Amino acid sequence: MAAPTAVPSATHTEVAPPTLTPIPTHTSTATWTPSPTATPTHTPTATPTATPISACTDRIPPDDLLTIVTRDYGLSRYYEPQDLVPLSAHFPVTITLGFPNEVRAVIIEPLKEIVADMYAAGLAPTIISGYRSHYSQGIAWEKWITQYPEWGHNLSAPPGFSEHQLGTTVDFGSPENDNEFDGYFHQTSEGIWLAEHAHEYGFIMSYPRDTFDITGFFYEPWHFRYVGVELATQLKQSGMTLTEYLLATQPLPCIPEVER
Ligand code: DAL
Ligand code: ZN
Repeated sequence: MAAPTAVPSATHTEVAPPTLTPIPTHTSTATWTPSPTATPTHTPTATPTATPISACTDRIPPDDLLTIVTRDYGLSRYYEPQDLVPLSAHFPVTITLGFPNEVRAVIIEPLKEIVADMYAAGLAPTIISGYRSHYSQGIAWEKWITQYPEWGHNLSAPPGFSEHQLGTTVDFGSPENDNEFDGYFHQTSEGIWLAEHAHEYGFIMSYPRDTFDITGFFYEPWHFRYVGVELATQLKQSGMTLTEYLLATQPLPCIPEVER
């Protein structure tokens, strides 16, 4: 497998270059991602997980599009966005596949636009994951860690450290790879279109190819976070990752001292 390489330095002048240092330093070299099953659930009841509560893990930010969530900076188990809405209220089952996913209301319109334009282009995208509570993320993470003890922590974020807890992140699916999260998504018609156009709707791929050394996660061509058209376009054009941008521009929370 090819060794991951760092993302090219940003050259776009409107995006500040990252000057802050807490960047993951993981050493695994794998870039292939196996196929998990979708784990779209919203279980608001918090229960103990791998992340103990501390001053840092109690972080409850305002509902904001630019909240830092990385492998190092997490959210409280009690953080839940206030404007969650069910996808099923806005999309047909051909899009939701019947999963009970939710997202923040603020991304419904851009999500409708991107899906409509993809259909108009002859594509058939689905949305296979949206908001995941801290508890639900814990279930997904445990499954990955159990199935892939060596790589699981680079495929799934531990509870509290997933952008899915923000409610502004979705995983798109494609019928061409049976709506699975896998390394082939980038080769599907939907994956190719999204990689090229998602920023025009305000969505940015959080974990692009060859950015493992920056994000700590393997390539996830299906995982997009809404940050608004202006920033998504700046990031797309510059090649800077959202992780770098947020660490360089947003107030840094403290880093919880937990083993992940
Ligand atoms: N798969 C991504 C990193 C998550 O679990 O949020
Ligand atoms: Zn995702």
